[in-house]
Amino acid sequence: MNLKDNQPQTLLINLDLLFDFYSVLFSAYRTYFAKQSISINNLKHCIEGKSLDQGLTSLINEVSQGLDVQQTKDELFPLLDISLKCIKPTIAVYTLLKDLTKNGMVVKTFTNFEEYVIKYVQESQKDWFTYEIIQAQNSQSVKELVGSSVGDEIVFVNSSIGSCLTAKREEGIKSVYVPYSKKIIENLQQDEKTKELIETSGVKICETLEDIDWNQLGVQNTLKYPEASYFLQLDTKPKNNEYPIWTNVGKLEEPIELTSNIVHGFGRGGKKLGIPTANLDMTPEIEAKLVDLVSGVYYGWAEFLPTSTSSEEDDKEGLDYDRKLPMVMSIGFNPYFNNKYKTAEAHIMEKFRADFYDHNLKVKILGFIRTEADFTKFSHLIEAIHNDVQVAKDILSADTQ
Ligand code: ADP
Ligand code: RBF
Ligand code: MG
Repeated sequence: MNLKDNQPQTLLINLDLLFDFYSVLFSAYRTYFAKQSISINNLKHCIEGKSLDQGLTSLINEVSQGLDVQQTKDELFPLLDISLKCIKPTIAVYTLLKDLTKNGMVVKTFTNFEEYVIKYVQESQKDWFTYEIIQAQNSQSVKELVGSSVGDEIVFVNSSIGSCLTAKREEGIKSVYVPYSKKIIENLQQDEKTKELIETSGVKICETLEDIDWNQLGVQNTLKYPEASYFLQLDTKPKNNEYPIWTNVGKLEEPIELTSNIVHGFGRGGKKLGIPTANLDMTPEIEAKLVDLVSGVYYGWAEFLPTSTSSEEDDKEGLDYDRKLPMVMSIGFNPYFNNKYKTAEAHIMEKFRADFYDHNLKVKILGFIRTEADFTKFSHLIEAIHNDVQVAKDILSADTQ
């Protein structure tokens, strides 16, 4: 494949933008600290932009000076292990990187995470992630990172505005700033001084990777990503879905069984996302059974149990009581919506004619798909859920228990 004249040859991109590390780590930390009755709900900023050790130290200093970093890390390890083993690429990344490579670009990534964190990524993504990962030091220039043999034809994509401004100013490199969380975008919009700096520097700002205008950067033919409305047409599979590479899931050592009345939630699942979820009643008993689970997405079976008020009408509505139904569950804080309390909600992969609030649902949780994420875009949340559903369907269709 020939490069267009003046087409940049190297894409240097921060690994944080390809794998949402901070959501992954934060889910594990939140679970660990909640067990000790410490809420870290508003402390994600302590870990953002830092390596695992630096972030954890800063978080520990914030919550309690008395805790020992190494001891906390050792105790945290099982939660970190499952979270990192099940790490998934951020939405649209797989297609984007494939497309850029096809068009003749060399993709290189960099990170300031520790070696062992990188090993998790390389191991769990080995089927598709063949891009170089460069271990970065804080003050390194872009040209140092990619190697001196590379000329000026670099597109530098980072989640740090400071580095983007430096690369643009000192090295004249085409820089694109993509914040890794929507909260950073909100803050940036309020900061007049940074806004002005960006406007005069020529650094591009994009909400997500697929919003980058590649043609303007001299890169041809990159895919356009569909709008949220596209994903809301139920029964259509997302065009760019990445679920075939979402194979790294974790089976629980012991299944967890819960029975609960179905209660009302925020009313968002069906109406806003096109994915209704039966919300469990978070009684202390259920909360206790879920306390060791990292906030995230799980798969398993659901079954309706009759209540004292169940009637033949229920059968007519399709709620037979002796059938195992495949389900995916979200257990956690829905970071995209910033919930204050933990919820547990099951989406059953079946169509029902009517709602079943107040009915008894038994769920058997078998395994873990991914940690919950704080997406920059609504359409990414929906596509991720579609991917979860497909992954769960595949696994459960092979589960004969
Ligand atoms: P809420 O926020 O009140 O949970 P949702 O929009 O998530 O509202 O809708 C959930 C309700 O939709 C469930 O309680 C259930 O009665 C109904 N429902 C219909 N189909 C399904 C399904 N396939 N999976 C889960 N719930 C479903
Ligand atoms: N909410 C999030 O904020 N982040 C997630 O990563 C996330 N993943 C989900 C995965 C599945 C399979 C389901 C059913 C829900 C998920 N949710 C997630 C929760 C979703 O936001 C919630 O169901 C609706 O807001 C309705 O309460
Ligand atoms: Mg719901």
